[in-house]
Amino acid sequence: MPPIAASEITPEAVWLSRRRWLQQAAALALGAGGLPPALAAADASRPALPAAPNPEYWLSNKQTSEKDVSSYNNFYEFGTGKTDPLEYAAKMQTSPWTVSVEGEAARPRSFDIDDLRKLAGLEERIYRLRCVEAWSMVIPWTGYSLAALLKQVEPTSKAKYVEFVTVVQPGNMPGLGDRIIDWPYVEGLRIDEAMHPLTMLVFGVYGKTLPNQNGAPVRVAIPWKYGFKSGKSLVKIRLVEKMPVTSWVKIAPREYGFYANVNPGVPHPRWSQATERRIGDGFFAPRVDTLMFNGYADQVASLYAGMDLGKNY
Ligand SMILES: Nc1nc2c(c(=O)[nH]1)N[C@H]1C(S)=C(S)[C@@H](COP(=O)(O)O)O[C@H]1N2
Ligand SMILES: [Mo]
Repeated sequence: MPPIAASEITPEAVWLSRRRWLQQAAALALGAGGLPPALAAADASRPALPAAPNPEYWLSNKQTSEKDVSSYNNFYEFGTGKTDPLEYAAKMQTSPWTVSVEGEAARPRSFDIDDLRKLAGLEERIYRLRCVEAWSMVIPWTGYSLAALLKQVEPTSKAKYVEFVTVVQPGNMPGLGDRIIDWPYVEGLRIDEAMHPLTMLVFGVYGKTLPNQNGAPVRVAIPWKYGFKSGKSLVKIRLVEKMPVTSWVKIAPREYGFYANVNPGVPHPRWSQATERRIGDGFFAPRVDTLMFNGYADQVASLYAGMDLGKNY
């Protein structure tokens, strides 16, 4: 049999994304039918965000449904319940929006969200998301590597860490009344983690701009770390010399560390991290084994060579 010309093979990534586009078109033709009203309303106002599928970052796992991705959320600014973000996040104002990139940089500046979105080519990537609460999802994000933005401001040699500061909108965020977190929600990465190509600046999900509850208009996604590292609705990115005091470390340093790498061998003090529940599989479905670095060990293990990951949790 003659070999098939490479040009005739549709990479799985391209094929899947085309198929989803067709499904979306079909769903649009049918109307928003079964969606809860809040979801349907948010959906109608969210423009499509065309992006090239990146086969390098593509998983064949079954994707979590768009409905689950946008209705089962952690976004404490809107409350601690999983459906609070869906219920309350619509009030958050996402336009106009600027992100200031400052600190240890030769060319600090702020970016209007429309310019930021166009700074690099948008890609669609499917990532695992593993929450520290031992549930997980498989999500198609749209964005590009955060490194593309950081390079624009030229980090100085003193830039050892990156701090992410998220938005605070009193009046629009009913969760701010809970003083669990000393707002704003702050997260951070070591500079080499932030520059790693897997670390993604995210503007969209499921081929459309982000719903507010997923961190509109821009958030990060760091797939080898527990979900709390991925700050949503970013307003400031600071390059700093010292390790930032991040929100969860401040609340409970014995339970949550700065690194927060997904690690089935290092339990949370109050529960195991060895397995996870895939959202959408049903409560009684068998749990899935959690993978070291959430399945991204080949790409990121070298960042932690020689480090004691039990101590640096
Ligand atoms: N600003 C902000 N970002 C946040 C959070 C939050 O409460 N506030 N929760 C984190 C947690 S615990 C998780 S698991 C992820 C969830 O992202 P998703 O709801 O888009 O799936 O967002 C993270 N980013
Ligand atoms: Mo989480």
